[in-house]
Amino acid sequence: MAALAAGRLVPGLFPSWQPSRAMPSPSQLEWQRDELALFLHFGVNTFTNREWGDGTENPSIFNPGRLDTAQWARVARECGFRTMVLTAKHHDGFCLWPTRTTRHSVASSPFRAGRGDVVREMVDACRTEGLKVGLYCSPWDRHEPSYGDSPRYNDLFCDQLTELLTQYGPVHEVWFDGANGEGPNGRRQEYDWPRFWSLVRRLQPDAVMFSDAGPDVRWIGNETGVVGQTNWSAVDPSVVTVPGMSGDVVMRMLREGDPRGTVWRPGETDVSIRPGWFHHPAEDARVKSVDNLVDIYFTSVGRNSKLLLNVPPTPDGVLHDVDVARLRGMRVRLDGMFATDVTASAPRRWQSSGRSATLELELRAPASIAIGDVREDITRGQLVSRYRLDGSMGTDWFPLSSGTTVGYRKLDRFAPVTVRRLRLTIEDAIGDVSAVELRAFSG
Ligand code: FUL
Repeated sequence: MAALAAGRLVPGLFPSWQPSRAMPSPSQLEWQRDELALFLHFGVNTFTNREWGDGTENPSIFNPGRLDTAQWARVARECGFRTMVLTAKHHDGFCLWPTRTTRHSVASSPFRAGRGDVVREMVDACRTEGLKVGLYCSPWDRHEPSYGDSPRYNDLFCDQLTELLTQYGPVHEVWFDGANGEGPNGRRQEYDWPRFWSLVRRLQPDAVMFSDAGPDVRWIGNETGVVGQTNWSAVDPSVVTVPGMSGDVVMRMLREGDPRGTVWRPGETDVSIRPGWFHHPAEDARVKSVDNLVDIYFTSVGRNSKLLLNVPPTPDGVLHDVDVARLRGMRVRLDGMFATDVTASAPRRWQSSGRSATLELELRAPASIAIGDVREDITRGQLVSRYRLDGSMGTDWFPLSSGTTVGYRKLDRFAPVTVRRLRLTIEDAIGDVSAVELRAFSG
């Protein structure tokens, strides 16, 4: 009774009770630390100038005359991307590899006289440039006659995954979107997600799987490149159980995660450099500007997410000059902004008391700063729920920025200001904080 009264046996009632915390796996850590991945939407839509093919496309239209996956990979690496994720199959069902499961593939196209394999060329290019491989294989298939005949189609889909995950060496990310249309029989296909996920886990145990429901990384809930201010990497897995669910509670879990979540499932931000996911000549003049791309870096990577930026190859099979120029511009700008960490050799004083803490830095000399870079040691989970950053030239402190969650990395931009000292205050957290890092850049 005494223990009950003191609250020790009533989990959740008293804030000092702490459930076992969600933590990242080594693959999830690596995925997040890579920060940037390049998304490549390429297929029959590239030749029909559509966003969603209906599955009736004739494979004869697929014929990229100058396919140059080496160029994709070179640009990706030079611009700081660590992974390339290719649409091996989009909703139209056309397979970019010579699959045994259907004739609706590159093998029926004029590309390399029917002996081509875009997945192979992309994987080879990744290996040459030291990039990791990601594959998107759409479960929704508007060509496949067995789609809608659930057990039969699930078998075929597992065969496609098996080919992709056994013939091309290590795969770092497997990307599942949640689209789920009707089959030719008018029936909705019932995807066997547990079977798909366990197959991927068995064939590529180190790969992370992306979908609304993870299991390893989750969709962040929008495709604008802007993550909310609050972004927990943990989720309550009972809220989003399969891809394609809707509703406010689901969307909120995707967007914000859950500080009390039992499963580590960090959010990935997928966004296109153009209005569409596939290349359309009419959009060559609507490629996002360098400013837009830099902003997106701050609102995705800088809000505890990973950026998966789509840059669609043209019908020739190359990245368009305009897109390449924007990517290079983004890299140059970011390199400049983060060139000098003014806190590099500054002595630090850390004081903590339970869920709050302060970190004070004394710079060697006054320096102008415009970016705060706060990081938690996420190998131990994510704890911070409210923080503020102040600067000082002498004794008086003035506010620079404040926020809610931190996680892997929280980047704040503010008008340039000269400081001699910096103070990060962890005002609240969901557990005892012990390791938070602070850097500052002139921007
Ligand atoms: C969605 C698809 O319907 C879009 O075409 C695109 O591939 C996007 C990344 O995922 O589910």
